[in-house]
Amino acid sequence: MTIVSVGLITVLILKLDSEKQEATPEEPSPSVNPPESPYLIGVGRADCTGPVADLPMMGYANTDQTARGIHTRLFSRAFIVDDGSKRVVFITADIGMVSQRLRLEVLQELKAKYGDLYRQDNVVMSGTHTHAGVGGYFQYTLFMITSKGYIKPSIQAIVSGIVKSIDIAHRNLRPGRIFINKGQLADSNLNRSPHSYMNNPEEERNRYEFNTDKQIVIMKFTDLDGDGMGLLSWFAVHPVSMNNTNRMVSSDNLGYASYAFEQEKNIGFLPGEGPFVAGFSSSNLGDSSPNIRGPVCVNTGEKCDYLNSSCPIGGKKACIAFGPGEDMFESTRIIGENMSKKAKELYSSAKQELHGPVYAAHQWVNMTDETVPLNSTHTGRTCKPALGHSFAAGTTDGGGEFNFIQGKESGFMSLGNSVNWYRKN
Ligand SMILES: *[C@@H]1O[C@H](CO)[C@@H](O)[C@H](O)[C@H]1NC(C)=O
Ligand SMILES: *[C@@H]1O[C@H](CO)[C@@H](O)[C@H](O)[C@H]1NC(C)=O
Ligand SMILES: *[C@@H]1O[C@H](CO)[C@@H](O)[C@H](O)[C@H]1NC(C)=O
Ligand SMILES: *[C@@H]1O[C@H](CO)[C@@H](O)[C@H](O)[C@H]1NC(C)=O
Ligand SMILES: CC(=O)N[C@H]1CO[C@H](CO)[C@@H](O)[C@@H]1O
Repeated sequence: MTIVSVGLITVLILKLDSEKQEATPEEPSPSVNPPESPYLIGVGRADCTGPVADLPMMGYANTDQTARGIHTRLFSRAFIVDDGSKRVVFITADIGMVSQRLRLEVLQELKAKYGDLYRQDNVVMSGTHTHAGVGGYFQYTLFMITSKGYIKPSIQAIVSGIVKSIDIAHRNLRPGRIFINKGQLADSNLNRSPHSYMNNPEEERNRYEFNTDKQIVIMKFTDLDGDGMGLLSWFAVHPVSMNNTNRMVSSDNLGYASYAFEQEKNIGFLPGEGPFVAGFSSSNLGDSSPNIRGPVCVNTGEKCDYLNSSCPIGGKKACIAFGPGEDMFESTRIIGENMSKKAKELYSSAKQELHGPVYAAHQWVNMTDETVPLNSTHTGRTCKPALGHSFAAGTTDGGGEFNFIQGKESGFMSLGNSVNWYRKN
């Protein structure tokens, strides 16, 4: 079997307006520094919460973790930027991730509504990676197993939420400006696999102060009067403040940050309503955990084993990382508020304006047929896809099933056996 993967890159080409930077006030007014050819900007938000009872949740691959209600509703947030000749749509939705199936269904609806305006190569879709949404919107076998199949009501809610958010953004397109800013956010993420990080070459590690990315980046969207329209923000943190015992649908810490930011901007509106749209999108969050009190053996209070994240009694299931709060709800709020507060500070001080064309690219890559440089003299070829042993180990944010543990490269139970186990159960 050949796996073909999609790479989709959007670049907002950035040209700094350095000599004018100083003159730009906090909320730019029309008389100051009017852009020669402003962007057309549209923002939109729509609910994408599907069924919230009985269905398997997406993220921890824990088949016992079925939904039993709502902690927060889920939203799709859309940002459209048009430079006069090219248009790009960016979606960040409060879901685990965007599957190829989901993407195709959204694109099909967009084609029916808008013809060739919103296409494969100019609509970028991203999931926040919340682990507290409902599953069932994948076509891949592995996800079919953990989600117990393809769940139509689940995918339908997400597709219509995404399309509706684009409809809203499309309808309110108007001339506007984009500013960018960045800063550092402390106490809000932690490397959940520091021993893996240590496998990076020393000269690379020496380039960084921390073993995880603390930088938060924001984009500020305003109209030509300087009135805020929206915010997009990127901070590397896994939305796993809600842990694998949670049974409530939740947008987790990134969704909480959106909620907090939007509530401050949309005064008098209920959550999820009002014109201002604040998207806190997923980013380089791979090994970045919000559970900043770190992993401990819950039964004995000892530190977990550094290499394999397991405990003398209870093994890896006893090694759990907890967030800053007393429970997962408080942890979700604290991490979300920290991001929202920092983003607000960067939003109000953003002076660096973006100019130039927007660009989006879409590429199909045959992952069984790629050439990879190994060093200056040798290259290698990719082979058929396979799952590594540690894939099933889970993390200290939620241990996996079976006897796979972190850091282990072999063991008595092969993946073949576990597939048989799934078949039997
Ligand atoms: C984890 O590693 C420690 C040594 O660092 C070892 O004593 C322990 O048996 C390992 N745990 C498992 C479950 O393999
Ligand atoms: C999940 O969080 C709750 C508190 O909200 C805690 O009681 C429980 O031990 C945590 N479980 C795991 C597996 O992290
Ligand atoms: C991908 O590459 C492999 C190896 O060259 C080839 O067998 C396969 O047909 C290719 N798949 C597609 C979809 O092009
Ligand atoms: C490059 O990689 C090949 C294959 O791993 C190895 O045999 C060779 O020694 C390497 N050369 C250098 C200069 O590191
Ligand atoms: C960097 C930052 O804002 N950290 C804060 C996160 O939230 C906790 C609890 O409110 C504060 O104590 C931290 O200072």
